[in-house]
Amino acid sequence: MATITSAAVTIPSFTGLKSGATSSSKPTTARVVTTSAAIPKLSVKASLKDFGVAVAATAATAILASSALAADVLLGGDDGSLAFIPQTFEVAAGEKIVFSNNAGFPHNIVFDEDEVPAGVDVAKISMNEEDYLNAKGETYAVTLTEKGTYSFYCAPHQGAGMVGKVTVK
Ligand SMILES: [Cu+2]
Repeated sequence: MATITSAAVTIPSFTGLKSGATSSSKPTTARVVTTSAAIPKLSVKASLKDFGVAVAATAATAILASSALAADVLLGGDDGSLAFIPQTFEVAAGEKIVFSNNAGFPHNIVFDEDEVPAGVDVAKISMNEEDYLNAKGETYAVTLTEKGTYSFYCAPHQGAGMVGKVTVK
């Protein structure tokens, strides 16, 4: 199940229309936001399963063309916990981190400006505090290139302890 979920939720990252424009204007930071706004472009009657299968081939190509490295983080536990899973993890510099909406949403990912490496602009790596991942399987992907430790939180659930930390090595 974990494998299926991961594949399904990773796919939208590569179909985000913002991807190309954003990465070209910010060469050191890739930022892809996938929201429900993309869904209406599909036929209403097309099932999500069909959608997943249709773009799977494209996604697989994209993965091979860029990098096989990726860290997957779930937003919300199956047990109802409001947490990033894993809460603390490490990635290599340039490794894509994919946050996947799982349960207890809405969630978002906001990096703490006081707890990132010097010189990192949190606005370029965070979601807008007022934007949310509202449905299961929606993803937010970010690639961090500056080595160091980054703290992040989910704005709606920060008070409930939905915080995390990633170390870029
Ligand atoms: Cu949350």
